[in-house]
Amino acid sequence: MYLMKESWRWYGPNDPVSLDYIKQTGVTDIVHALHHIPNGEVWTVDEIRRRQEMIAGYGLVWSVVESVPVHEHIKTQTGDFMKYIANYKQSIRNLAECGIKCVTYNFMPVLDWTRTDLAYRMEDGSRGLRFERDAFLAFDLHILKRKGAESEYTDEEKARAKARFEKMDAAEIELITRNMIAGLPGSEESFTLDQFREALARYDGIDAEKLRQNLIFFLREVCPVADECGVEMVIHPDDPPYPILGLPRILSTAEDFRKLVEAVPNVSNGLCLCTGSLGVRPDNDLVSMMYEFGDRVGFVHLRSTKRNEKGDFYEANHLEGDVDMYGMMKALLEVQQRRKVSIPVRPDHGHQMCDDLGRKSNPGYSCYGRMRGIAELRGLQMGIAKTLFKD
Ligand code: DNO
Repeated sequence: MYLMKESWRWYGPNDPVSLDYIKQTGVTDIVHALHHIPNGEVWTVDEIRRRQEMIAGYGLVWSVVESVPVHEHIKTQTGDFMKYIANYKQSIRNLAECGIKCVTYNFMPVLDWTRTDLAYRMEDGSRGLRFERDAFLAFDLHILKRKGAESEYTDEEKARAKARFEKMDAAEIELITRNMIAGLPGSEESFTLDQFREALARYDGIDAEKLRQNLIFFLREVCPVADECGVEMVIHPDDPPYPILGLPRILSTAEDFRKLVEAVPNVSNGLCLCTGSLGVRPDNDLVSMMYEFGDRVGFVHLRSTKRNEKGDFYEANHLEGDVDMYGMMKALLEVQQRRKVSIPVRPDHGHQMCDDLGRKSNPGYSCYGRMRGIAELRGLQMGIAKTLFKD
């Protein structure tokens, strides 16, 4: 029986959730990146091996990279982008030499994932991450005062943004600004408001089709190298999965991934199926995506969100919210039996709960919250596996 390869994201020696704690969660594999290497530089074999040995010292295996970041110059095809592509290829070769064969990346302009609130209080007293549409609009129109933003929203949205902004005090303005642009865990960039405006301006004239072409160009360069070394390049979807702040988005739906595969059919062109990101859109059918793209799903993030009609969403417990986790797990098990592989899966974000509440942890990457997540997913998997799959 091929079961999920249980993995856990570890941010490195400064991560408050240490490797000896991770070992106790029962997972076997580590998802990790060399965050100390500046974006765009080559990851050397020496640096990779050093980390690999540290992880192996706890009886764990570093099997997935999340992420080798894609330099902004590659996304915009400006400056030294060919040099950064060459460096990327070298990092892939070096990772393969060390036996690490799954590389996650994203192609979101400027920002990686985005939330307005990192400590939203749940009914049970735990805290989680939330995207509040009105607060986001207030940030865009009244704090960032983005050029052109006024013309992108309806009068009703503008009125909501104004009302929400008027309710904010200085502390809340500072907090939302920090949440939006100071960089969430794993994001390789962080900005002040002025730097952020400059970064946005680099996308003037780059619409979704242009950005998609730049991604296709990047993959046509990198995938032949990945194919040769047996590395899977798995793209992480946009989070949230629609355009924000006037920036184009190109990996928000099944159709987006289909277009990518059509343009770059190489076997290494894969998907990190993140149910938390894609699940924010009611029109994304995650279970059919798992079946349709099963052969190319190299890594899975399991997490659920709960949305409302206003466009807000919060991160729910793994088995609650809008994601059909039963359907996902069943599809994942079927895909794995068909392919005869165990796919790395990690419990994505978890709530801050119990002892997490008094401790510092990376937003979304608490210890107990994620442990609850993996424990629930493991139980769900066992129930489905034992009743539906006999051998
Ligand atoms: C958020 C993460 C993302 C993800 C990148 C992949 O928690 O899932 O930051 O790592 O988008 O490149």
